[in-house]
Amino acid sequence: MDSIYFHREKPVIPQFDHDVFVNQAGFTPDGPKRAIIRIPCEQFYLRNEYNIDVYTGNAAHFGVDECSGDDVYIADFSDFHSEGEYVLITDGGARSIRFMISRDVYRPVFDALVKAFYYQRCGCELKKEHAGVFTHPSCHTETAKEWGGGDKEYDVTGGWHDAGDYGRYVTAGASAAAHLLYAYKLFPSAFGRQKLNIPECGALPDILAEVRYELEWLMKMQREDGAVWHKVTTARHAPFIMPQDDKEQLYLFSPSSMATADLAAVCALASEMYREYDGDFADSLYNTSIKSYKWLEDNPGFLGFDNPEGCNTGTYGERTDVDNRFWAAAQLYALTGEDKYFKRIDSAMLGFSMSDLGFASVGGFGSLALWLCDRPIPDRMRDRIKRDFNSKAEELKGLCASCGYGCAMGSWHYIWGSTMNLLKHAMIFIIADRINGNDKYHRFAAAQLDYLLGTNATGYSFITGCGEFACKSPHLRTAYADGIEECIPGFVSGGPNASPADEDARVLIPPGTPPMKCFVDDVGCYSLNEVAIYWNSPAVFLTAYMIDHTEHKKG
Ligand code: 9MR
Ligand code: ZN
Repeated sequence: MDSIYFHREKPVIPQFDHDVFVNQAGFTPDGPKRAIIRIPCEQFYLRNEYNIDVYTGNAAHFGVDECSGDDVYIADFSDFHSEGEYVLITDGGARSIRFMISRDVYRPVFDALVKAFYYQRCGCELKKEHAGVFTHPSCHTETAKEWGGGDKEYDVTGGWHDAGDYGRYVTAGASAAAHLLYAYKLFPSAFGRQKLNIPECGALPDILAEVRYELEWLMKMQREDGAVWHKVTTARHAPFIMPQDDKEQLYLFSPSSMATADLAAVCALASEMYREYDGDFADSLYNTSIKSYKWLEDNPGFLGFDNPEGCNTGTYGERTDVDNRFWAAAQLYALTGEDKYFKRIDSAMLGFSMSDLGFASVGGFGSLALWLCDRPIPDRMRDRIKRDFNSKAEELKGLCASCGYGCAMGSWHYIWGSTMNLLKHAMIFIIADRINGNDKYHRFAAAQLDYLLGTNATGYSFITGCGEFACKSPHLRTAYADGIEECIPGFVSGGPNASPADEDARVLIPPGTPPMKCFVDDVGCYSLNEVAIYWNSPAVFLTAYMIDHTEHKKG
């Protein structure tokens, strides 16, 4: 992944030309509503589609925001509830883009975010009737060989392409599937009416059909002895060609204990969730899970992963597997109630975050398994989970208060894939509320969606196809090589990165640029503008929550 693909003139990149930032999808009638203004403002107005001013508010001066460097003013109009289309205008005449207030504003965004997983499918043809213009023949259908191994051939077709590249990585896939499954578990009504127009439309809710596509592949990644191959990729990242044209040899890379534990965990979770629809599938998920778990018990040491010489695809290395093992044990305890899993949880519960929901740090998934199951859980364990989520939520609330844009990130969070930090933080607010049985953090969760959809110092909506000024040149091979002007919709960009790893970003971003502005909507900038399944999946969780909240709590 270097910039050899993009020996081009310096690209012309459109800049947001408004001084007022809003969530470009809009707001729900009863939800929080804020715009951020980067020029002096005392009063602001909302003008409706008939050119009538329907609301006047006073802006609050926030001051200089450290992450953006902007001197900002906050326009809060949460007490305005009328549905319609509006523009926010400041007393100095600056205008926002048009935005909606409506109960359904997040539905198209939510649908697009989930449909993006279908567009990432590997090993099947994307047909016109499902993919519209974004069709392609099936890809990566050849067998894989073991890297450094013999000539034995393995069928590991299927699953989702990880990101802008065509690799498929177990820990990344398992955590993306877990975000989606937990989103469904917590907010089933949001998914109930969802019609994604995917090939399996029918018996299963669409989300479960889509996740099943990944699970079928994940199960193929299990080795005969229960260990799980860390990834299947070509030796080097493909150039920017369509997936069906990527014909290089596929390799399976050595198993890791993280991949093995994550597979055991996600299969246990899925076994429970698919049982009511397909008992055989639930059984095979269960069998896969306990087989990997047995391998973990027989192999208690940490088995990490690093790329061998000659391979440059993603690494997804980790320094510990205690959280992965905890997640597996917790998920199997939730499923079976067996004592042996409980004992493991009990002895594992020390020294790692029990609220993180990332692709590497997965303790939060184990906490969710325990919190949501109806097995006996001792109070001290419940307290520990509650404490982890609450203290993290309070810390993040503090970050929101010190950011003019209301974002739960400090300067150090603007790294490769910063939108995942943002979205994981939104999940923590949501889960903390769930645990506490109240709505205290709702507005903070909502503010993270505002940031994602345009209330940030770049003005971009970081979801392709969603919003008037949305990213449209992500580092995504299919979107580039298909030759179609319009970008495939529903992909979350990695977002601003204050220490970019790619050459293009270094050239395009002037030194000293504040972290939140270290972003370019350019296909070459893989460390700022790539997409990834596990950046989409927490965004699905957040939008499912927002829809559920609107329907049930009048939010
Ligand atoms: O998302 C990953 C990011 O946190 C790391 O900093 C980066 C470098 O190791 O790798 C990212 O993951 C990439 C993966 O290695 C390969 N597929 C694309 C992923 C998104 O950029
Ligand atoms: Zn493929």
